[in-house]
Amino acid sequence: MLSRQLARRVVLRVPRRWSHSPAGLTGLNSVTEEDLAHFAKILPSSSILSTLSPSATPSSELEPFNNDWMDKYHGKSTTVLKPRTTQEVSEIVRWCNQRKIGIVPQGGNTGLVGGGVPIQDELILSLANMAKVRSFDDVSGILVADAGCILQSLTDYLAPHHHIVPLDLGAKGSCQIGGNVSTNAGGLRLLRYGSLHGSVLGLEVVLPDGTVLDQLTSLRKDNTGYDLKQLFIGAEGTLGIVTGVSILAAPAPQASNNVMLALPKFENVQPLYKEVKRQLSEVLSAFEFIDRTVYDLAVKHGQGRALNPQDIEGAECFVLVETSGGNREHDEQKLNSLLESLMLAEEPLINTGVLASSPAQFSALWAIREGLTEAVSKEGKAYKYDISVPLNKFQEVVDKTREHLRSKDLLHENAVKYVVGYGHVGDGNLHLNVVAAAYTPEIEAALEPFVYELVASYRGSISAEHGIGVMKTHALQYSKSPTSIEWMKKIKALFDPNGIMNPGKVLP
Ligand code: FAD
Ligand code: 2HG
Ligand code: ZN
Repeated sequence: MLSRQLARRVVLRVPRRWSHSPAGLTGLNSVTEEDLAHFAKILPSSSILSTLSPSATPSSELEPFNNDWMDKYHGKSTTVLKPRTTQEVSEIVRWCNQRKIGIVPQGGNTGLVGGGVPIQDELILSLANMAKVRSFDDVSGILVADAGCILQSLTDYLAPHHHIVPLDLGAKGSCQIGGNVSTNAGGLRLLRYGSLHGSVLGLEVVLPDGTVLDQLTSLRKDNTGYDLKQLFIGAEGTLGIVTGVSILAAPAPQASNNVMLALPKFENVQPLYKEVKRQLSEVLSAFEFIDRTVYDLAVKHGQGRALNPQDIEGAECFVLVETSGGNREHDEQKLNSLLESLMLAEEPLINTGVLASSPAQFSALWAIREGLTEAVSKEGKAYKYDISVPLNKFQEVVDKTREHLRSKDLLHENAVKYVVGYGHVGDGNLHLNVVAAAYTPEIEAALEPFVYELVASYRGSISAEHGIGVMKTHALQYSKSPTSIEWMKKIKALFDPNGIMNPGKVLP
């Protein structure tokens, strides 16, 4: 009886003029003018962008929120809210839950699987106005920050304290720490610092009913039952909105160095990795693979400083090796003796190597690797497959995909221009990019499920680091068993029975 009364009261609080979203996001409602009037009680007008409001925002201002970085996924949201505090987030979410309005949490919108933009007209909740560092302890190295802090700004904040964020990626100038946590981003130094499942110590999360789950611990050890925060790391905003992050920063290395190695053939990558690990051991911090085609695209589009063309004639691929350690002399000695042994070997694994001899050269070599995604996007529309496969299959995956597209007569200037591979060798993570003149249903049909079946044949993962988003919901079964998917659905239903939190993402 009591619960029925309670239910009636909730229904009465729902404004009468409301509309349904079109098919696809079943049971969810669109934002109305009445909803905006309610949001105006929670937020200042500067935090509300809406084409519905009396002083309507021009829809062009909503475009950067409705379209993803690749210009592949497009939403039709009418409203973006930019709360400044966890309390504001909580009040917005509580209202949306009662009204059954879908919410898309959005960080820097650099995600590559369409997870951060609406499928239809869900409300966008941007964390951009929550960008304060809450605390930093330079003894323990524990940093507590708002979820909307941009990764680069956290790196800059920590520099004078001689610490670094244990995560680095090409999108660092735009992506937010909350987005990184929500995608469980890997990046360029996972080899050294491990995954965010290890370095994130605590989270503050607004749950889909508006409750604030405060697990912002700054303890390194805490074995008191279930570790709930792990559920939100990599949940892509489907279980709640991350508003605060506690992360273990790493001591800044005293010395960093890098070298770009040109290899005559792909088969040398695996023995080279073994040898580099053996010789550099504790100072090795990155080992990144770049195939020849994508290297040439990076040079064409001005990313980093090109190596001398004569030196790299005949090179089939490249590897960028980075060292980070505590003693410059010791590290340089190790790197030099590695290079010497590689060059003088009877059957050399490399053609040549370019060792950075200044901070500017160090950055220029990294800029080649970090600029690959941008180079590819300047060349055309990229279908991105972010996969885990055994290292010795990296090239095979790229070649088989290219041959498959050729067999479908899709490998030409007006369809697929390039099939390239790059990635994180130490993590077994290949970025297969199919660069096309345009996104077309024909190319997509040729690629899927072909790529997913290929990955499954190697018992790999269809998403090593970018997540599932909207791109791969239909393909989840290639990497997760029916039992795992069933339990994922149960967890989703438990946290978000109304299905408002990033609807249509991750789960089919
Ligand atoms: P968004 O794109 O805004 O969102 C991503 C997902 O997280 C969405 O599902 C969104 O709903 C959810 N989300 C965002 N913020 C929150 C929050 N506060 N609470 C709950 N959910 C939230 N990824 C890698 O793993 N490694 C790389 O090396 C890498 N390099 C990249 C290089 C470039 C040039 C680009 C464009 C992307 C790269 N990415 C990489 C992908 C992307 O940058 C990462 O996934 C990044 O972590 C996304 O952060 P973001 O703030 O932009 O999140
Ligand atoms: C990287 O490692 C990113 O550079 C992006 O994860 C990969 O562009 C891509 O496909
Ligand atoms: Zn990557």
